Amino acid sequence: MDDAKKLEEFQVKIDAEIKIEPKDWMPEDYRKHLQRQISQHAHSEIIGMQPEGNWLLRAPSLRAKVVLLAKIQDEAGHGLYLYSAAETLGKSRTEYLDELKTGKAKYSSIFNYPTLTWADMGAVGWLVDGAAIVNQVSLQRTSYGPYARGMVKICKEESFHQRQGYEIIADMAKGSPEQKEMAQDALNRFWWPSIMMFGPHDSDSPNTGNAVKWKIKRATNDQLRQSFIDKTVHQAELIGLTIPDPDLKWNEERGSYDFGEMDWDEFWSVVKGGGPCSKQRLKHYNDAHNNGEWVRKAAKAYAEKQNSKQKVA
Ligand code: FAQ
Repeated sequence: MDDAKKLEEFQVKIDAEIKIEPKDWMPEDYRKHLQRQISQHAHSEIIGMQPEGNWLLRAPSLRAKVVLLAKIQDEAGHGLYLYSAAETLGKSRTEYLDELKTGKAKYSSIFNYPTLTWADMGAVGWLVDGAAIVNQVSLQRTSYGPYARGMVKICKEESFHQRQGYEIIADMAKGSPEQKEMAQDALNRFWWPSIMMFGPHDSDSPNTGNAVKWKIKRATNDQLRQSFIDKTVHQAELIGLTIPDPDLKWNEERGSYDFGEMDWDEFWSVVKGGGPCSKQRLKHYNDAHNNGEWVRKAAKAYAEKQNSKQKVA
């Protein structure tokens, strides 16, 4: 069958909502698109452990520490599912990780911001995981089978993460005036970076065209951002916090909130590695990887020893 015919059949499958599986024929651009998106998603989960890891030793109670630890471990698990899904596209985990280590690969802009107070643990769970869920729920219906199935389990865990964050921020918002102030300050600092997680406006998003045609994306960046904002404003009101956007206003006609413009210079600068913690995040990842060299060597030597024993027996 020639490629034009294969391409036609591929699009028929996509349009009929039939999942594409690793051994199926797929256009090279579809494969590359997924390698890029899934690996960036995996890197985000792995680098995303750092801002919260910063607070593990300073959690205000044993309960808070256990919950935060479980949440961070879940993020590591999400990274591993996603690397596995990305590997089914014919590129090894080592290759993907090399792209992360050298700074060639992107990961979500949000993880380049610092977490300065305990209230930030609330803001990250509530807003960052909340934004991640809105995106990932739609990705449960993405056209590539391994990615879609990975998303189902990830979404279940993310909703626990969102609730743990909301619990922290809600407790602080109803605490002492200083605690309420910390909660509001965390919201002020994390609001705009959280809504930037959805990426540039659709008109400035070069990847959206193919992503929608191939049903990799089931909703566009702007649609998902709007859905997140509509869900979150009420949650802020419930706990007496104010979204730091003077242009935020309910639009009766659209049945949605209107909101202000994001600072796109800041967004692109962070995406290109100029975020407040970009260098620190990459260095920390590389140091951890290098410090683990002896563990990998020992595990390999042990496996070789076991193999040679089995051969002798
Ligand atoms: N940050 O053409 P588009 C989480 C890049 S998971 C950095 O619109 P696309 C869980 C984009 O890659 C969070 N870069 O791109 C957690 C592209 O560059 P490229 C991660 C960004 O792919 C919580 C260029 O700009 N979630 O948080 C960003 O169609 C708490 C042009 O953009 C996912 O990855 C950004 N915000 O749409 C973990 C979900 N936005 O590659 C720990 C899956 C855009 O051409 C703690 N990914 N860029 O050089 C997606 O849905 C999409 O890839 C988007 C971007 C929506 C992120």
